[in-house]
Amino acid sequence: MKRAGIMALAVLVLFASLPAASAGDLVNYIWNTKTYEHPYPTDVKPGDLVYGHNPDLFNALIPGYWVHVAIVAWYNESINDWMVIEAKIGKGVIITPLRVFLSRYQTVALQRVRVDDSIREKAVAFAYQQLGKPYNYDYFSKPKVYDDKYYCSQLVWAAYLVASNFQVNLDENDGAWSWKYFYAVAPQEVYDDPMTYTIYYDEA
Ligand SMILES: [Ca+2]
Ligand SMILES: [Ca+2]
Repeated sequence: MKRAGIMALAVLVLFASLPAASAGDLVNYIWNTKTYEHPYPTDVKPGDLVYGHNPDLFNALIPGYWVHVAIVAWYNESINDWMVIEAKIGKGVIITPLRVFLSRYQTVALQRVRVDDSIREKAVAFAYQQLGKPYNYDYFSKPKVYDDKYYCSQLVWAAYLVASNFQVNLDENDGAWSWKYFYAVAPQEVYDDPMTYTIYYDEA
């Protein structure tokens, strides 16, 4: 679909679903800024993946249930929180406390990748090396492993490819074309890949 078509669809979805909303509701529907409480996950390892979903327009436009994914990097004892590395819209590749990440989403999940700890650690190291790079808004082209910009699922996909010597491809369709995801690797495709399994799930 062309971008103009997506925007037209967005406006349609917006007006169809919110006939009498306040301006605040409208803004929040376009980009959810509420915060949510979730129980803190007890079983977390570096290299685990954390996902978020919100009932907003942005989520509705990204194909699949999950709109965002990040990689758990290390435990920060000074704030008693895990730190995650994420490629975030408007920010690029940044470090975020896990509690902050979880609070942004109505539904959250953690997954583990079916690999040795040594590969998980290499995946974290790859993500760490990308810190400061800008956000990649191109969801339509084939994603590059070694890129000068990343979107969220591209970052975790590239991290595990490099860490595993290109054995672990967390794209569920391994880069093939699909009408739903184009050539992208969407957060949902990482979630659905047989190399990942869910260890925590919470809906606020
Ligand atoms: Ca795959
Ligand atoms: Ca794909």
